[in-house]
Amino acid sequence: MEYTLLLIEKNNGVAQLTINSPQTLNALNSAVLGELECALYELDRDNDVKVVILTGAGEKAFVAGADIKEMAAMSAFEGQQFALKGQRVILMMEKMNKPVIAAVNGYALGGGLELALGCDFIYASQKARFGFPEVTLGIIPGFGGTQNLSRRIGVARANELIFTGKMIDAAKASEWGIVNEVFAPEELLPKAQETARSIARLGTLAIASAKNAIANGLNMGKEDGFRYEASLFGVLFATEDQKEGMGAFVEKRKAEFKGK
Ligand code: CO8
Repeated sequence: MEYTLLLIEKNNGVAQLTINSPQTLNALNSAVLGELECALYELDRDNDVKVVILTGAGEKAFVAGADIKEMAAMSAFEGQQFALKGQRVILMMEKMNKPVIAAVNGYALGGGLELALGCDFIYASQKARFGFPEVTLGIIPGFGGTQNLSRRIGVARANELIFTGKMIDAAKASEWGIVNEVFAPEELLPKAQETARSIARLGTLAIASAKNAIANGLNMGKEDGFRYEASLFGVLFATEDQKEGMGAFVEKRKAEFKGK
C-alpha cells in the first residue's frame, strides 16, 4: 500500500516506520491511525522484516497526542469509535510476531505516549517529554494508557502522571521505568538501529515466542503463565533454529538462523 502520512525504510531486517506529519507534531488523526494499522499488518507479514522501529518526523515530537482538532467535534459514539481505532493499533503492535522499538525523539503526549507504551520497549532522546495531558482537555487516556502505564510502572506513579497531566523529562521517565535508555538526540536512531539489528540476527521464532510468552503471560495468573511458557519452550525444540543454535554452540561456531 502507498502511505502518505508514514515513511517506511527497510534495511538489514529492520523497518523504520516514521509518522510523518511534523507540521502538527505528528498528531494522530483517523487517517494516520488507519495507515498505521495497515503498515503494521504489512510489516508483520513481510519476511524480510524482523524488527520494527517506530519514530516521529521532525525535531520536536514523537507524537503530540491524538488530533485535538479532529476530536473537538466528536459525538460520544465517534469518541468511542476513535478510541477503539487507536486501541486496535496498540493491540496490533502487542500481537505482532516481531519486536517494535519506540524511538521517542521529542514530545510523547497522550495518544503518543500510549503508542510508545504499546511498543515492546522505549529508547528516548534527551529532548523527549512524556505526559498524559488528557485530563486538561476533559477526557482520559483512551488508547490503552490507563492500563498499560499502570502495568509498566505501577499504579501510584501512573496515577500521578494521569491525574496531574504534567510532563516529565526523559531522565525521570527512565527513572520511573517508562524508558529503557536515554541518548543524545543524534544518537537515538543509530542506537535503536544497532539494537534492532542485533535482535534481527537472532532466530525469529525464538523472538516471536518470547514476545508472545511475555505479552500473553501478563494477562494470565502466574501458574498459567508458567505452563504457557513451557508449551512455547517445548515447541521451539521442533524448529531448525533450535538445532542450529545449540549445534553452533557445541561446534564453537556462529549460528546462522533461518527462522524455521
Ligand atoms: N492535535 C492537533 N494538533 C496539534 C496537537 C494535537 N495533539 N499538538 C500540536 N498540534 C499542532 C498545533 O495546533 C500547531 O498547529 P498550528 O500551527 O496550526 O496552530 C502545531 O501542531 C505546532 O504546535 P504548537 O505551536 O502548539 O507547538 P509548541 O512547541 O508551542 O507546543 C506542545 C508543543 C506543548 C506539544 C503543544 O503543541 C501541545 O500542548 N499539544 C497538545 C498536547 C496534548 O494535549 N496531547 C494530548 C491530546 S489528547 C490524546 O492524545 C487522547 C488520546 C486518546 C484518545 C481517545 C479517543 C477519544
